[in-house]
Amino acid sequence: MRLIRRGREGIMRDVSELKEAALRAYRAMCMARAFDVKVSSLYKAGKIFGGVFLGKGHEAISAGSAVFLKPGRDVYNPFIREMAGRCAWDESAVLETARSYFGSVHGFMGGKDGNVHWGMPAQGVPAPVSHLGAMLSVVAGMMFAKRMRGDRDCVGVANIGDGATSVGAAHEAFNLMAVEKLPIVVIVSNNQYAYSTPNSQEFACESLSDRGRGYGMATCECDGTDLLQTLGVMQRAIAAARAGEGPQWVVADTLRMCGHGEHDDASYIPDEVRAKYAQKEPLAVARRQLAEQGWLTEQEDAALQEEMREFVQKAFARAQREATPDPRILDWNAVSWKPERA
Ligand SMILES: Cc1ncc(C[n+]2csc(CCOP(=O)(O)OP(=O)(O)O)c2C)c(N)n1
Ligand SMILES: [Mg+2]
Repeated sequence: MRLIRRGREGIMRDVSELKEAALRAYRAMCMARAFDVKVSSLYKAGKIFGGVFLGKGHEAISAGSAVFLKPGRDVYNPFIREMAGRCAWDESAVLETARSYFGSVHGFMGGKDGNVHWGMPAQGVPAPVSHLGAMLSVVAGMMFAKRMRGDRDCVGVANIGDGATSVGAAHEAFNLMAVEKLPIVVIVSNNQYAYSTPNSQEFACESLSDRGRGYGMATCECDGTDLLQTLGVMQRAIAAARAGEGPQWVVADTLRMCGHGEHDDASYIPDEVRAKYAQKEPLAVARRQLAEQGWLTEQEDAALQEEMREFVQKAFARAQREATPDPRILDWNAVSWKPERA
């Protein structure tokens, strides 16, 4: 097979493969951004209770890995900023996340979660818990189960933030993944902050790649605001893990272009840092790259944005109409409980 990209940007077998992945990723990025805009305005209008967590700035990283996964075969573990990856995995993520925010009885969590901690474990997406680092050993367990069942050619993607790489539970899981050579790609989204704590106060090693190397994992880095570069790196890491080369550690650089949650104005991010990343806003970069390749015209992009706005609008309108659970008859068993699907 002809190889058009090598080295830092990974390997794409042919132009059509890269084009297909890039267009799918961009669609998911736009869907996630439309979702974020809508959910933020609903929060500010007082319609949503509890926290609202956005993925602004994370879209290329998130969609850039999920487009290479196979729902039904692979495992995708979202962190709180993975709306774009969830959309790339399955576009029903828009309705399901809207249902979660509005506590719909028809959602996967049946109204028992309030925001982004929902999953569909039977399809390969575990429901993430808040406790940072805890999901890594869950992903390791899911990949162990696949190995013991004799499932071949599968991979698990574990998303984690820069801050969460310091948690004790995360270190135990990283070690286990490496010792057992599990087919997992750990994606560290380095958005420069863990809540208000900057990188400089989070770790003393030169780069977060040093941590992956320390466990004996293959490591690589990418500019997570650059869609084409990110796709190349993710594709190569996922292919290596799938091929049995053991866990891969990818550090993707970006900035969280919003607060930790919508309750946080992120006033602790210096203006010069904001200005630097404003030049590299991931959707704008991706749009420019797709236009340069001749893969997306301005008209097609405008139509896509309109389609995404309507798609998100309809999902929220539906979720807002749906019933919330009746606590008197609710089955609180988290494992055997099945949602009332509509
Ligand atoms: C074990 C644990 N400690 C603290 C928290 C509170 N907390 C939730 S998110 C967060 C920051 C996470 O930062 P990072 O991993 O960099 O992810 P980001 O929010 O930047 O995407 C903290 C401290 C938690 N959920 N779990
Ligand atoms: Mg962070």
